[in-house]
Amino acid sequence: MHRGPITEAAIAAAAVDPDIGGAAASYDWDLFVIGGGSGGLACAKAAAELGARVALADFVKPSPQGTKWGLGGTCVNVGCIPKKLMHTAALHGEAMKHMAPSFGWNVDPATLKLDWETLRSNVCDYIRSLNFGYSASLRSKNVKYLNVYARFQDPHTLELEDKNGTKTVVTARRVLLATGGRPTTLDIPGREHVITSDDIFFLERDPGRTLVVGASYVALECAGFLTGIGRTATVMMRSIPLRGFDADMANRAVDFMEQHGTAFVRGCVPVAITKDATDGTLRVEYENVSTKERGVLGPYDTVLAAVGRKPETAAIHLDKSGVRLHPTSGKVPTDHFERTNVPHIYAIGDIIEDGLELTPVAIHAGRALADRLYAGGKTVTEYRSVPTTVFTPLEYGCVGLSEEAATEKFGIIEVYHTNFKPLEWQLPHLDDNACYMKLIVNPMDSERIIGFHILAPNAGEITQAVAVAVRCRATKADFDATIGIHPTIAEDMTTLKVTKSSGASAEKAGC
Ligand code: FAD
Ligand code: NA7
Repeated sequence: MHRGPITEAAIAAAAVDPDIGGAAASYDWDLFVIGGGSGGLACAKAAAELGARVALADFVKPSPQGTKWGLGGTCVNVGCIPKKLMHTAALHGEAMKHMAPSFGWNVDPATLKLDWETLRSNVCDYIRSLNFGYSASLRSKNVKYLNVYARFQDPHTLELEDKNGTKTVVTARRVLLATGGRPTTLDIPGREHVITSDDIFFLERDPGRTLVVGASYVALECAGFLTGIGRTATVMMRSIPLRGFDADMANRAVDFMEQHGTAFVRGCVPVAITKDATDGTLRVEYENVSTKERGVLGPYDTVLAAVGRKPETAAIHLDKSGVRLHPTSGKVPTDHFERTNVPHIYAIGDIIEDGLELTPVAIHAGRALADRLYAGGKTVTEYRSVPTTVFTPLEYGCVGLSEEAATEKFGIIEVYHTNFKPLEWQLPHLDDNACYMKLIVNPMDSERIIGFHILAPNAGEITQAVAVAVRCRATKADFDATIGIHPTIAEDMTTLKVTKSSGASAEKAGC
């Protein structure tokens, strides 16, 4: 879909979608939102607050393993929230084991054991409280919540099917597609033994010894927290880690994981999984992608596939709506204003082509869309310079371009960088120089910051603030002129001196 320049006129025109039903047509709803995840909820609530008559359908098809959950979508139920809580459980364990004794705590690291059932049930209770909170907030904002699966009958008509198979039909002036995505799994013999991120957080049995297949952020985050809670985790990656992120940072994040107990099997893919008939453990036959040599790994208690996600666009009869899909990704092409090719049908969140699969992006897009449609708002969601963080054991936060993308875009770049060790790691003598940050600047434009990357504890908290500076088009001189907060990790960004081009070491010798 063409994404031309964003002008005032274009923004205003985008809010006046022609009503193909004709001016006299009357509809059950002004806006019907399909999908009650991050984006759909945000848009529905904002539109209703602005006076629109809004209904929202959310229906979770159980995973192939039978896991299901409530209102709120991926982030709340099987994404950001449980993942960050389990990451936190791992960080607590690591701190108790490796740090607490040096700070005088009488902890015996050898006896520490995480009780999976306590963690899982507390996380699930919290998720259920969020599910309840979402349905209460829809009610209070006057959004009609329907626990039904929605499909198109025609561009303004939807068939709604509940869990008993009962069908009803509604009409809507506008429709918002916010159906998100679901994990793909392995297409190999024994795939029925494989779980995905849709299952791991709700798993009633202890995951135990786990093979994680895939090397993107979902894979590394899951392997990281499993290692941190004392389970044995092995990552099988067929090529590079964290494709799309800065390669140097990705490798550093993986090195840290490897040094802290996560095993990596590189250049391999699983080809078959067998389950032992007596003890139920899993063995994984794998193949080296270049040599084609085969081997067997195991036994495992769990095989977790984190090999990508696919958009939930195949079963909603989009052909009857006229909305076109991207031929290979199956995602929905949209313009700057979240419009599909059908003027009154919009799409946001994980299903859009060339979007970003992140909760705050879906929320921003949903709110901005409601504001443009029902209040003459002018805000347009920008899908660039969006900060993000990978919650690996040592967190990796970034905003702006990777070194590879910056070099491709600008040709010549400069990188200011430093290794460092947080003060908190000094007493327990934890890894020297494992933490790292870099500012990528454009030397031809006053050393404007075009990328920031950090591998450190609490990287997400730091990166969020840097994102404001990047958005304000800060330069290296602005960072130099900013006085640091001592003693923090983040203060190093105000004193960066070593450039990559100098070839000097970025490692630090002392405090
Ligand atoms: P979703 O939240 O997926 O919601 C879509 C909803 O629509 C679902 O409830 C679905 O069941 C429902 N639905 C689908 N079809 C229909 C239909 N026909 N009728 C009715 N209902 C339907 N993002 C971050 O920003 N930070 C993170 O740390 C982070 N961690 C993640 C970790 C994992 C393991 C995963 C998988 C994702 C993570 N994400 C993270 C991504 C984030 O969860 C998504 O970007 C976000 O949830 C997308 O929101 P959405 O509104 O597009 O769709
Ligand atoms: P991604 O980002 O699509 O990454 C998939 C990973 O799985 C990646 O490392 C792939 O390797 C690997 N992969 C894909 N297929 C296979 C097979 N068949 N065998 C082995 N390895 C495979 O998926 P995620 O699930 O981590 O995250 C998707 C989005 O969900 C993400 O953007 C978040 O917003 C939430 P490759 O690099 O292609 O060699």
